[in-house]
Amino acid sequence: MREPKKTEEKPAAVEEAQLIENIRKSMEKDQYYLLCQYAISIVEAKAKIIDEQLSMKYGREIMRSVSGRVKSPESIYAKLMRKELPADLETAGKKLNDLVGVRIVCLFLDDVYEIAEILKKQRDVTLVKEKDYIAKPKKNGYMSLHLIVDIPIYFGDNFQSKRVEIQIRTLAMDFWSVLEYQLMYKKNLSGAEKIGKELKNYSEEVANLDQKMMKLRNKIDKI
Ligand code: 0O2
Repeated sequence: MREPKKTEEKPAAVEEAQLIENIRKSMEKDQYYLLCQYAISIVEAKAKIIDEQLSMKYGREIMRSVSGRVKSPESIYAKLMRKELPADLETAGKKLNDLVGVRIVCLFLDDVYEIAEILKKQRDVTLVKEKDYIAKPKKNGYMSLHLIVDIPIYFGDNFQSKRVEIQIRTLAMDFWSVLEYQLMYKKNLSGAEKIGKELKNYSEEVANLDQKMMKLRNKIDKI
């Protein structure tokens, strides 16, 4: 077998590391992290209020978890490369919608849509895009409701609009998605069609289970 030519591979790796480092440095400027964290805190606070409101309305648990994250320099770089875009934070800010993300995991399928409707009605939430991967799952079976929203941040004399991707999904969808992420997502596994099909089948089982659990809950509620 031919040995990899180290001299040819090195510059690309060095250049990649440098580009990631440049993104990291840009993120350390202009209170980037602080503003992202504020956006996450605002969405988390909104989720908490909705959770309490719906818990009181239905007398049961609604949300299992709410978690936010700021996209890492490595992940920004990888996504810009996937989209064949220049690898810098300015481009990322203009072209990527998920630099700031909040994931809401709830118990039942209808909770997903009720939470989304309440969020969309809020005056300081501007809906940019809605992607319903539950009604229309991705080819690989991925299911989740994504709301891309703009949230105003008031900071000192400054006002900034921050874009946040809110992913809302059931516990069952989250289970599938977390495992698929570990096993397959972002991996270019050639010859893995069989595995892909198997995962897709499990995603359909998850969708069926969500429907069945919701019907069962409705039945129990009537007793
Ligand atoms: P990470 O590491 O989670 O940040 P767009 O340009 O908006 O049309 P984009 O941004 O790819 O396309 O949007 P999409 O498809 O809504 O995906 C946004 C995020 O949803 C992803 O971010 C993942 O977190 C999640 N996601 C999307 N597809 C899948 C999937 O097939 N499996 C799993 N497990 N998660 C998925 P990133 O940046 O890709 O990844």
